[in-house]
Amino acid sequence: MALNRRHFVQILSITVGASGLGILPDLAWAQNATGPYDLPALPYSYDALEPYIDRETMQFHHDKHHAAYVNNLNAAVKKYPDLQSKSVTELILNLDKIPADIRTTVRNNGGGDLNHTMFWQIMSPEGKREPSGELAKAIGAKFGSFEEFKNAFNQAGLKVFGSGWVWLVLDKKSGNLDIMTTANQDNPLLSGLYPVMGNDVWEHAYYLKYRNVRAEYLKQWWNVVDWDEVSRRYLQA
Ligand code: MN3
Repeated sequence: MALNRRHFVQILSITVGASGLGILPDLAWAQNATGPYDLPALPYSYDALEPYIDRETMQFHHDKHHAAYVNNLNAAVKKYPDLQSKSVTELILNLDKIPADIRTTVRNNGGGDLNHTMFWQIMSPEGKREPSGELAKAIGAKFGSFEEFKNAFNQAGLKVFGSGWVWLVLDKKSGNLDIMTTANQDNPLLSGLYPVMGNDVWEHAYYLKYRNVRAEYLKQWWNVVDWDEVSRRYLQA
């Protein structure tokens, strides 16, 4: 049985409370763990996001696609033991220091692991379906309104040619929010921007249910975005 999301957060809270290290966000994202890297469990059941994202898509997406990124990353760093003491985030942020023979593999599969770990966490079967507080204010100031933000995000997602992601990113230096897209499994961290949230527009994310109609997937996806979690990421950044 997949770990219930509230349980997951509760367990982490207890752990952090006990250790007093204040590392809940890192643990929750499992991105600061060193190698060998693990496939994080889905924080809800495969059918929890029905009818917007179907069980079969979730099963394949998590158990096959995300698992493959993790396996490929572990295989790549196997012959470089010192790399295994780095978190996936550290690997991605230091691609220039990765040996050339595995650099592209680490970029694609480390990115795939980071991106999907975030993706599962920012969705939930229940939860707030629109931003509030500081994030709502920032989105309103940048895009005009939540509706306008969603439209711009969907338009950007629709324009990704081939496989990639559409993101809400934060420039930590200026505090500016923006929408950006990346190809393949590239993460906005590669451009020095913090990924507040993002949607996977690879065909594997929607093809079983939405076939070729990416626009409909983009539209329906908002029904499963958990803005409590997105806000947590924004405030943490
Ligand atoms: Mn994917």
